[in-house]
Amino acid sequence: MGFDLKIQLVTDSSANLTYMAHSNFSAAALRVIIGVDEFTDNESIDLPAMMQTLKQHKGKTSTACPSVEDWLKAFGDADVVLGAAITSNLSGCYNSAMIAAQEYMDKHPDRKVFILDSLSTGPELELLMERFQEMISQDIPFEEICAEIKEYSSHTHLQFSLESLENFARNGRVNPAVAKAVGVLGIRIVGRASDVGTLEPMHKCRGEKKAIQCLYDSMLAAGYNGGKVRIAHTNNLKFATALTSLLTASFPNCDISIRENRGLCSYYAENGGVLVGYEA
Ligand code: X90
Repeated sequence: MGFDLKIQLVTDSSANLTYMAHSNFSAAALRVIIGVDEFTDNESIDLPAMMQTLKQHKGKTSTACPSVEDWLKAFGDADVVLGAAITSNLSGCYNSAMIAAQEYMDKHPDRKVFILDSLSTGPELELLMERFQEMISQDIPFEEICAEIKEYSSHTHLQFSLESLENFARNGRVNPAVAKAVGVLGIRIVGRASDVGTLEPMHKCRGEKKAIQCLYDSMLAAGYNGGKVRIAHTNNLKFATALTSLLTASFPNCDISIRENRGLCSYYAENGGVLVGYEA
């Protein structure tokens, strides 16, 4: 793309990334609002304090997407801005990014911004950001990068195991009848991000062991065949490592990494929640 151009990689905090090595990287922060307390999901968020406050709070809680101003700050002064945002079907995040992009290009007609609506979140965003990074290092032209990331994202998927859908239901982001069935002790819901970027439950599993096997089976059913896997969990390293063992037993050379969910994903995935982004 030209070594003299400043390229900025951007996403939002639902990607659970605070930096990307060897890149100009920034993440627009979402916010978690718990009564009078507000947790901004940036590198200095106190996650244990957020989870504790959530547990103790009896009233309403909510989240908020980054403002246009927040996105403009994330763009900085780059010539080219590339990135991806959380599904526009569950958040206003992508919409505010688009308004920011328009403002940015109106103000600087020589600059370019492309942000993909990921129709997903969490570790699938992580995969998309890594793909951007790879293409930038190969000096691929802007238009080609934009076309290729869309193509790539049609082969990446997100699946999850959740112990509770309470925060999803309380914020009107899932059907309440669906949420109620999950509240039962020991039941995990294994599901995926649908093709339109909404939460799609697939299986109810009794106990964690069954949920791990179920998630593995449904990845294979969806065409997983040894590609990259990115796992993000909220206080559930045990699940993440057990799933990793299952995967590496069948695909010894697959590239898998595990990280913790940050604020936004922890709020919705709740304790024990595990998200898996993978290539198929
Ligand atoms: O704008 C806002 O306030 C943020 C709303 C975000 C709602 C979705 C968060 C999802 C976090 C939970 C499990 C995966 C579900 C996948 C559905 C696409 C992750």
